Amino acid sequence: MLKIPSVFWKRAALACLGGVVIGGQATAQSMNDVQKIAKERGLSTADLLAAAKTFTPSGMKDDYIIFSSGGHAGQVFVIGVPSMRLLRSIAVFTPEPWQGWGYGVGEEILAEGFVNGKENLWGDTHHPALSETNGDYDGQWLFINDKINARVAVIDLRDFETKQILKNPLTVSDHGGTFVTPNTEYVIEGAQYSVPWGADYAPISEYKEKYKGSITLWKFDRKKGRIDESKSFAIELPPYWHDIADAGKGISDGYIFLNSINTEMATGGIENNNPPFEAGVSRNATDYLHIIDWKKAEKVYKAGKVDQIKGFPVISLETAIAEGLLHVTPEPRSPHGVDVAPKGDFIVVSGKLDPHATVYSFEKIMKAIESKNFSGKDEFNVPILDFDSVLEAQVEVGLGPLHTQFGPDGYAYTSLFLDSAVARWTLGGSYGAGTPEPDWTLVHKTPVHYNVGHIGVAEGDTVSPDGKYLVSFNKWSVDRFFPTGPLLPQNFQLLDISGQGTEMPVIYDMPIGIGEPHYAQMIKADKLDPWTVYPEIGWDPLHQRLDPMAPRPKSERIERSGDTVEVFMTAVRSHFKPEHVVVKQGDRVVWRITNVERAVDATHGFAIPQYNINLSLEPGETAKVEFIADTPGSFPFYCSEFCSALHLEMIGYFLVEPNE
Ligand code: K7E
Ligand code: CUA
Repeated sequence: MLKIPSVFWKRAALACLGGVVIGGQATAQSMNDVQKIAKERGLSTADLLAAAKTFTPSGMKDDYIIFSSGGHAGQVFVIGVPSMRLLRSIAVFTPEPWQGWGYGVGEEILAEGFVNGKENLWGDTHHPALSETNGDYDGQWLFINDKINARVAVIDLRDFETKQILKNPLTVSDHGGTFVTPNTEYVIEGAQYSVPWGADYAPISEYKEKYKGSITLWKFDRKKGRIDESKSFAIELPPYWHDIADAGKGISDGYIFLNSINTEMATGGIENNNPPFEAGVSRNATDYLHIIDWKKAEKVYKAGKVDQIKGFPVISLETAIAEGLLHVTPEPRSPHGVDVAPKGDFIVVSGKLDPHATVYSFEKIMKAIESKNFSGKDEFNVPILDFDSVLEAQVEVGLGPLHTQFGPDGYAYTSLFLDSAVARWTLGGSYGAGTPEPDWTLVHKTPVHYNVGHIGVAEGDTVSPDGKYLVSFNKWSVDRFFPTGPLLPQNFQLLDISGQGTEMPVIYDMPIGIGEPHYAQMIKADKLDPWTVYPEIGWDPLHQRLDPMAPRPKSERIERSGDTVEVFMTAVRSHFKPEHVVVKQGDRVVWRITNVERAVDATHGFAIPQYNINLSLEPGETAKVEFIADTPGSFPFYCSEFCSALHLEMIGYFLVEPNE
């Protein structure tokens, strides 16, 4: 036996007392330690302050939760703030083995997103949207778009799992979504690059006649937790390219604001000495902000004044104009973000090639529509509201403004891609009283690293922003981290915006090396109420109900009927029951497993070699995998989550007798 000198124990006990019991002395000691380490590591007082604001000791929870698009990962990332710890990913458009997504579960949902039956197993997620009640996040649902294939997904925030994927039948790419109306009546999805309906073929020379713009309003059924396709409709728009959208709120509830680029309708063709798209689409000094009265559109749709296109109801451009539900107004060239202020009174547009944030007044827009104050019509007869009559202010914020978010105190924040900075500026009107600075003024710019795309303020796009934190979702990280080969991570930088005026320091850098996120929303953690175990043993997460067919303890069995073998299996620490499953080559196997655990975090995996199967079974969950036992052999299946001390013993044999 190893002998430890008693002096060691005495010292250890003293150290313990020093740290815990003798408070005053411990503080003095530890502050010295802090200073010593700070000196060794070259940390400034500002660094130590940032550490104190963000360091989250084990067991302490984050105040806010970010739902970030995963970009090419086709997923959603869930991140805690202020710790900036990645909590998990949510598999959406892309198979993801840890969650079993596409490896035994989720196949039918992934298949909903196939385009004309053709597999599409990745997504380019851009804009998550939390469900809202009265314009505030309610923490119940999350929606996300896939830009590459114009799809929308529904995630249930009780279990953070994807429940539905919808393919837009009219268009091929989307960007102006997802955004929700203030009571999540609709999930908005604006098409991006115009294509003929359904992306059918038409020569590019027939662009103006055959190519279409559109915006789709997906009706959300809260009770069912699904988008109801049969109550959804679209509105045809001119064949511009449409960018980001936002829903009105407060006084502008009932309206959608949608940016456009390429109002030139350039068709590119650099190889034929035509101006490249890049130049062709930026010729005009202004593009058009689209103003859509969705409540009116809903009435028009319900009155049946629609065309059925690709089996989907569409309000034609002609009808939209005749019914007065579509207007446009000029906006600075190549706009990107459009963001509605908390009270719904101002609409902020940023033109990538214009150093201003351009602010429109909703009241003035309404007046211009009522008094038909038009400066003309576009090529498709859409009335153009006179720019000067709807403009409230233009604030010079810096180069490459993209997206704007809001604080609780009358501050607005705009990302500056070219400047690599986040601008803080003051809103005017009724917000003016909240801040010490004059209305409509740039207050401060904090440099970020580098090339910021979106920014996210805590609840910063709702009717009641929390402020406190801002995350700058930077596209380039360049020299911030250890270089991971030529492909570098993105950089999420946390800014403390709780101070006023010029005080808004960067306090944390979080690398993201699993896809390029775009937008993210930050919700107060206590608004979320996720399950930690499924409500009952035998729970079917897809339908969020008890599955009557779920295997339960004492009902484990294997049944054969003809060529079909049905397995009813349970999983509990640390065994599967049954452990032997013997079938014949060519049998159809229907394998049901229930995780009968009730302990939090007691997740079991279930993996079969050579069959491309892996499940994640959370406590209470039941799952069903179906496959043909086409490969004969002896296959040890096992639990692929390290669930217990005897986890490696949590196995069984799947034996497939060869055909002779
Ligand atoms: Cu600016 Cu797709 Cu919202 Cu990227 S988008 S940054
Ligand atoms: Cu169950 Cu490992």
